[in-house]
Amino acid sequence: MIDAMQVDYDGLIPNNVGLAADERVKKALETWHPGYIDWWMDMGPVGFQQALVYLRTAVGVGANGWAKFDYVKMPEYKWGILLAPQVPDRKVPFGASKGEPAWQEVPGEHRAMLRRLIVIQGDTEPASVEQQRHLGATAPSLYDLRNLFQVNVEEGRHLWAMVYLLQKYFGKDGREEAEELLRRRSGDADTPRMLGAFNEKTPDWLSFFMFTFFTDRDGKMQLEALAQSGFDPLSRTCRFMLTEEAHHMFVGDTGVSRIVQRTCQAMNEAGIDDPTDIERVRALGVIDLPTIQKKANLHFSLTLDLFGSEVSTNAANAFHAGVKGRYREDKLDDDHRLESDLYPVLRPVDGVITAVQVPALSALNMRLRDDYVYDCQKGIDRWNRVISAANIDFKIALPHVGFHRQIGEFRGLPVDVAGNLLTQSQWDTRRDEMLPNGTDQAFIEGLMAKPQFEPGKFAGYIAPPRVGIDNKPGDFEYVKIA
Ligand code: BYC
Ligand code: FE
Ligand code: FE
Repeated sequence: MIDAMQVDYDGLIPNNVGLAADERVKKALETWHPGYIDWWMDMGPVGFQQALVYLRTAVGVGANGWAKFDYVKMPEYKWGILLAPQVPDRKVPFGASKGEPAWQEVPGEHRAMLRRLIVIQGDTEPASVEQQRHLGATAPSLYDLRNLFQVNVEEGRHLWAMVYLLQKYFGKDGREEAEELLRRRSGDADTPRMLGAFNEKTPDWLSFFMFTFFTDRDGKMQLEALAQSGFDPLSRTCRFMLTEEAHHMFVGDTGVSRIVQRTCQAMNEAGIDDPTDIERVRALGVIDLPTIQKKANLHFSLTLDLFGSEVSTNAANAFHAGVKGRYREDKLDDDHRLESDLYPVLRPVDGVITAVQVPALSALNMRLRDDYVYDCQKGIDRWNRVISAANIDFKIALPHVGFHRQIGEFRGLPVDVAGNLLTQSQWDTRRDEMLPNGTDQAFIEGLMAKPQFEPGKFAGYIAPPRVGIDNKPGDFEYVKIA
């Protein structure tokens, strides 16, 4: 019997779920494995499959399982299935079945709903790897290159985690869904990924950092909500994924912060104190703060669409069923059923954006999104501290939640970053001051055209990190390029 905390690295598929003793699922996953490797070789990081990358691999799910760093070629990375330890006597924490023992098998009446949520979650993981596959060629340093690849291999592992659930608990249709997850492609006209933001491009490193700050943070929120699930295996997979998600958000948070820091430093050195003097700032070889703001506007608004409609019967049903909870449900102090509660939802009423009270059960997407916005703001505040420490008069701000939306109450409406409802022609005129335009994107891509692969060196638009990964010194060779 394998200790649930210990990772079994002997077989083809590293795991802590006792796969060696589960012949059916072991075989299903071993059959899926070659397709995964083919996908990784076709759609994973371009140009670095033979490079030796200093990666962290989990060897155990406890606190001590985290310290294992080593050089590995990405195609040989140990992707595997890791579940957080089972909580003894865990109960369904919310919804109509609140207080019943958590389900170790899929309840028949919730099967379709669970499968859909697992497939959507699974679909985002390989999508992000596909979106980021060309970034290696323009990396600002070996440190950043390594962080990109750490994120990529872990998103690959998150796909493994969802595929394990499909193969173990959903029989034949789970197997078919697992195949489909390898077939869809980000941005493909015929077989796109399922959610909008995962079909967008991640064309440059500022977008990559914004994506890991904003979109991986949606990952955190959705995983926190699924970690509350009454379906215990889903809860355990998500709890372990969340430990990895923290690093992805760290990469985005510090990445943007280092770009902001470098811009401020260059402005101070050149004696420029007007942050809107874009031409002079760009001439220094750094990204002006207004353009950083526009990238934030873009990635924030794309990510808000991932929360679905503010008012959603899908979300109400999932909560009522005990399948998907709220952010940190177990820390909330109410009846965890929400049958008679209300919650305010923002919507345009006669041209005015108004808070309307709706049944709380139907507003769960809105609530999760509110929790998300609060979490984002804390990160933005950290960026603003870097700017104010440099005595520059500029504040990065989150745009209004109605800005640039494709899903929900504000879908397709011309709302500006401050939340004013514009006419279509006002929007057309002002679009380029709120979102990156062709000139902005050309500037960024020109600035980032050449990679910096010398150990210890950084591209001119980004400050070095304060500490290395695994406490390595500044000139450590995080990636040995083949
Ligand atoms: N795009 O009731 P509604 C991550 C559809 S990120 C396209 O409003 P619901 C990661 C919806 O499917 C986290 N379609 O929404 C980050 C439905 O269609 P059907 C990923 C959309 O269901 C970085 C209809 O509109 N995890 O992990 O309450 C790197 C009405 O739906 C969209 C999850 O999202 C959209 N944006 O909520 C790597 C968790 N929004 O079924 C990874 C699982 C809605 O009527 N997903 N629709 O044909 C969910 O919880 C929910 O399904 C959603 C939507 C939040 C996606
Ligand atoms: Fe993920
Ligand atoms: Fe992530």
